[in-house]
Amino acid sequence: MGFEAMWDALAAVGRDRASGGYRRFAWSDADMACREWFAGAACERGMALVEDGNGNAFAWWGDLDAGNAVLTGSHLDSVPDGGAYDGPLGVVSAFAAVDALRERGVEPRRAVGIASFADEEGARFGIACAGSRLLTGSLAADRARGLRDRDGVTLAEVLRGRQRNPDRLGPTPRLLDRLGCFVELHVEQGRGLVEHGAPVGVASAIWPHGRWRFDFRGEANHAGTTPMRDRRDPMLTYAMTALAANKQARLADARATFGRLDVAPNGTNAIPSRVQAWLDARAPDEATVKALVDQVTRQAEERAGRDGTDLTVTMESVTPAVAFDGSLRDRVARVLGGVPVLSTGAGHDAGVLQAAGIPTTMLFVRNPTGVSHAPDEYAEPSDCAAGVTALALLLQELVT
Ligand code: HGY
Ligand code: MN
Ligand code: MN
Repeated sequence: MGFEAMWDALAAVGRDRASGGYRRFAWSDADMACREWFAGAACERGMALVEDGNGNAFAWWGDLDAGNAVLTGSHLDSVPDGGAYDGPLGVVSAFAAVDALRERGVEPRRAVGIASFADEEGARFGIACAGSRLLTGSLAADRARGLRDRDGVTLAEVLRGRQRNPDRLGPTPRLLDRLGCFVELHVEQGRGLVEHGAPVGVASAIWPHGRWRFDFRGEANHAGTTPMRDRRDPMLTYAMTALAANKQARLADARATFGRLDVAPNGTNAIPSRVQAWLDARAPDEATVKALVDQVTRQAEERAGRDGTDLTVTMESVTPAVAFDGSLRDRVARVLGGVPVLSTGAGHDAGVLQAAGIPTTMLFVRNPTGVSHAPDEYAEPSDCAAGVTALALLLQELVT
């Protein structure tokens, strides 16, 4: 199967007809169908399929035990109503690049692996890059086992339901010790390459970022009979917090987003008893992220005091800044003849692997609108083909 056929085979999996976006949440039926697709693509090429204890799937060409292996790939899960490209472009391009190497008769001196990392978006259990974090040990297995989805079901229970053993969650030293480098190709989630007029770029760094849960608690009561002065309304405290986050992020040249809310009891004619809201905060440096979250928390607490509500802020995950391997980036520049170098505010498994000491690089493919984490995410077929060509050239350089 060539690139288009692979792309078409994945296109319908987990796509919501109404929104046109993808809902490929970890271990959902759609995610299982993506796993089947991955296994089929590996099998079709005679690549050895291996799943680690964390649900990360790998397709291998060559003997991993030879060491210094070159890993590429990305992820197949999505955010709620995500686009088609974030993740799948890297996996499909990886298979297409392996095909290109084989057509050229390349005989790799070290194993080439294609990864599909589990739960990169953290859309179901809240922790982004859960699969690669578990693999590298930056997410503890005990904590992961107890993570709950929106229905209160733990990851351990979900894994058992999919015939996986939660006791196997955790680092996989046999794999990590044999990895020489990782290359993730990804659709760009911004317009940097549009501005450069280039189809392909290389990443320099990932901004530090994190997720914080704000729990606002107040008093449930009647919307019609409770005078405004008698209310303890957590929605008000939340609303002011969202405005404060927006203002502070603008002032600091950072990013702050409340994109997920859980309101109880969620009735039109009742003052809520509880509002849970998740803050996603990012900035070019860690001090700015910290100052931003501290400032938003302070303003939220101050407002809670005035509203008669309570607030607890819980850090759910924080990812420090990552600078990708410089010598690998120089090799990319040599092989591709110089491409734009971009930093990004988006998180990736590539960042987790680089932070774990595995030399890592990322190739970005132009996104004409820059839209991502939304159904309109897009890349032109000719740019996708340029991405495959670039990845194949780079892999060839790395394995021969
Ligand atoms: O949220 C992120 O930055 C990434 O796309 N997982
Ligand atoms: Mn994403
Ligand atoms: Mn992604």
